[in-house]
Amino acid sequence: MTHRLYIGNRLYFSGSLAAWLMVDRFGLSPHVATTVLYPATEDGVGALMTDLAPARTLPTMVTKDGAILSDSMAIAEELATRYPDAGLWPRDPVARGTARTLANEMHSGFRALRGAWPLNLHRSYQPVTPPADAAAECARLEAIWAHARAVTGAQGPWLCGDYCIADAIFAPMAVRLANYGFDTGPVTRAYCAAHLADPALRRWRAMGLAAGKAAAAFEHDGPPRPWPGPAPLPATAVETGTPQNATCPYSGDPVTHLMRMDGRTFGFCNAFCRDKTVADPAAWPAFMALL
Ligand SMILES: N[C@@H](CCC(=O)N[C@@H](CS)C(=O)NCC(=O)O)C(=O)O
Repeated sequence: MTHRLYIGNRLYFSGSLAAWLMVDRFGLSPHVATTVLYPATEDGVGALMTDLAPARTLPTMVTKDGAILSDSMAIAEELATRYPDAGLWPRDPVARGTARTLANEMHSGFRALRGAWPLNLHRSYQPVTPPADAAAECARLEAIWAHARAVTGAQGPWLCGDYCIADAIFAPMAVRLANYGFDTGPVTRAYCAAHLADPALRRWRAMGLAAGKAAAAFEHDGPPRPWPGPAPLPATAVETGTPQNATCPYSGDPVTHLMRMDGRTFGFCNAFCRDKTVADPAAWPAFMALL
């Protein structure tokens, strides 16, 4: 028996991205099944969640014992308590306290930025000047990210040392800054780039693209620009060919759907797993092991 995480359209739902990273990024996927709901707008979520009262918002996790957690930080804390060895919070007390305060500030704030710059994992836009209140929040983000690095001595890409809940909850914000071309300083730019290059976030994006549910209601009006994250290895879905693997790299089931890459044909056991791999082959370790 597993917990069940309800998420929205992966291309647009920021809290769902954060909650899923709290699972996948810490190796907890075997404990959590995922259900994707596709409301026409963010306000249309409740009608699809009649069994998940009272909040009926995304993300929601129903634990295997039946508790309904309708808040991303509640999901984070419950996972951290249930899986203490997964490293969701840092072990070092200064890093942990700093990560907690940053994660909670993100969770309870940054309303102007959320409103001005909706998350989009489908495409990115030509640089946009944020409204004054959102610009002040961008400055605040840069300040608290720099503070976290200074007090924890973080040297790598993440805010408090190893990737932790604070990074997962800031991932949507890092994507937003990249989406709308916000002109950050070099440290912030590197942090946003680390999120875009992170294989877990790339898997999320690849699944969002593969689901084929891009929706005008969620898109911004501005002129697009190329995706600012790493370019995927070129691959295409094909109808015919002789795959070099007999079983799907994800399920181990017989191959039914094909893709071409590097002059070679690979097989998968369903269209979605083929298409998520076509979208970004290098994000999937089980596929890359076939190479
Ligand atoms: N406290 C929640 C808020 C979640 C939330 O507002 N989710 C939005 C989608 S991103 C939603 O479900 N909106 C529909 C509604 O509020 O009815 C969290 O951050 O986890």
